Order: sequence, then C-alpha cells, then structure tokens
Amino acid sequence: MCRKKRMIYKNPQVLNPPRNDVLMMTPWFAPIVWEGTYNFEILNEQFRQRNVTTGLTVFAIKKYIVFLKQFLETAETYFMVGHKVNYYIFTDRPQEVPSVALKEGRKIVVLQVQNYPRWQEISMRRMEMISHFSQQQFINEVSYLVCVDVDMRFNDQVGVEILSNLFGTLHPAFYAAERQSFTYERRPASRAYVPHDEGDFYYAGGFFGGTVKEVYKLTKKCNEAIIMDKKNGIEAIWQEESHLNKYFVYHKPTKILSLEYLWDDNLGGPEILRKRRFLAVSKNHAAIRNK
Ligand code: 4GW
Ligand code: MN
Repeated sequence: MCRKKRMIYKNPQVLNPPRNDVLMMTPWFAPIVWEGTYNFEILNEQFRQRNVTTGLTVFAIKKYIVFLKQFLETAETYFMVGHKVNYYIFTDRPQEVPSVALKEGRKIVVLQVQNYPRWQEISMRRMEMISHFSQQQFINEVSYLVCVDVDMRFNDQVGVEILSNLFGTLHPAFYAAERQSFTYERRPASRAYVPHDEGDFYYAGGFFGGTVKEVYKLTKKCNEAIIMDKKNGIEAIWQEESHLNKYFVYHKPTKILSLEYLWDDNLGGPEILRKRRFLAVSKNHAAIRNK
C-alpha cells in the first residue's frame, strides 16, 4: 500500500507574501521565480509524479567546446537533481565532447552540426537548429526543453520550478532599466522591431524554454524572421536575442526566471539576489572568439 505523502507547510499568506519586496507576478499572471516565492517540495513532487524528462540544449561550436566540461559537471550537481535529463550537445567537434560521469536517468546526446564562419551566424542559427531537432527528435524524447548558453556554470539549484509552457529569463543587465532603454531592435525594417511603447522586460537570449511544442513554435518563428531579415539585408542588433524579445512581446511567457537564474558576477551582488544559480563564466574574448 502506498500512503499519500503528507507535506507540512505554512499556508500562503495573502496579505503578507513571503517576498513582498520584489515583483512576483507579471500583469498577465505569470510568476516571476525568486527564492522564497515557491514551495520546491510541492513542485518537485508534481513533476516526479509526471515522470518528466527535460532536454537541456547547449551549443559548443569551435572553441566554445572548452566550456563544456565545467558546464556539464556543474549541471550534474545542480540541474534538475533527481529527474531525468537529456543533454543535447550541438557541436562541430563531436570527438572533443568530454566524458563526464552522469547520474542515473541522465544522458548526453551529441548532435553534429556545421559551423559558420561568422559568430553572429553561429549564435543565430541556434534558432534554426533547435526548431529542426524539436520536430525531428526532441518531441519524441522529452517533455520540456531548456535552451542555454554554454559559457556558464551552475552554482546552485536549478530545478523543476523553472518549468512551464513557455519561459524566459530576465537579462541581468536590464532588470532595473526602463522600457525605453531596453536594447530591443528599433529599426522598423527588421522583423525584430519593437516600438518604444511596447515590451515588458528585456529577456536574455541565453536562457529560455518550455514544452517542446512551445519551443518549436518560438524557434521556428524566430528563424523565419531571421531569414526574412537576411533577405532584406538587415541583421538585428543583438541577433537572435532581438528576435526572442520580439516574440515575447506578442507571446507572453507563462513564467519568468529572475536574476537568480542568469547572473554575471561582474555586475556585482544586488541585495535582491539571494541565490546565484547560473553564472556567466568570464572568457578571454581574444583567445576564445575566432572571427
Ligand atoms: C565571437 O567571436 C564569438 S564566437 C561569439 C560567439 C561565438 C560562439 C558562440 C562560438 O564560437 N561557438 C559557440 O558555440 N557559440 C554559442 O553561442 C555558445 O553556446 C555560446 O554560449 C552562445 C552565445 O555566444 P556568447 O556566449 O559568446 O554570447 P554572449 O557574449 O552574449 O554570452
Ligand atoms: Mn554567453
């Protein structure tokens, strides 16, 4: 006999929420995920009952392969602990993918892709490749996709609290900025154009996700916009990040990840940041970035 698992916790306080010093809900009722705003035990149990597998997509093209070892090792310590994970590694150097010891239920899937001479192209083509593999493969293997940069390391728990139909992450450099100063694409000729009086947040290109179906829709649409721009001889100011931001203006995320989920220690340590879960690794631009 299986006894129902009892969880003992304080009921949520309507008038005195756990964190009343930060915005926790968007105007369209999407939660903004901060430490202290959710009960991890409840969420973890819900996802475990559904036996969810998450795909973590990461690109390690050319010299960026050097970031992979630490990325994977720290993911094994902190990412979706106790859950099933497929690491989808897109690379042009499959033989250089490091072997990292994985816990049960977790595996590495290497996807060989071509590299492009321009770094802007490498960055932008991620949309095309994620949409292609979502339709061909991911849809049959995982429930959710989490799409991130590789020049990162996990530094604290990143678990099922991030999962939702469609989620985006606040860009660490703009969390306190006014809408007018977001670096959206401002040229109407680009398909990434966002007018000055629209938009909610400036989202990071290096951390988004959702169900495979929603990530497919997002990456397909962004890729189509990128192709259109190319036809018209224009490239958005921040490449695919600009297109992602445009998409999120008109397809609101159902969950927003706070600064805890994407931080860069070069930006200091604001008081609202109680956990630093996923951190940028500093890179020697001259050595790592071959033009
Ligand atoms: C300049 O020479 C380059 S190379 C800029 C990006 C490059 C690059 C990026 C690359 O050579 N190989 C690669 O796999 N990428 C992927 O694109 C990698 O996953 C990386 O995290 C992501 C975005 O590039 P980035 O991390 O350098 O972008 P920022 O500086 O915005 O974090
Ligand atoms: Mn990066």
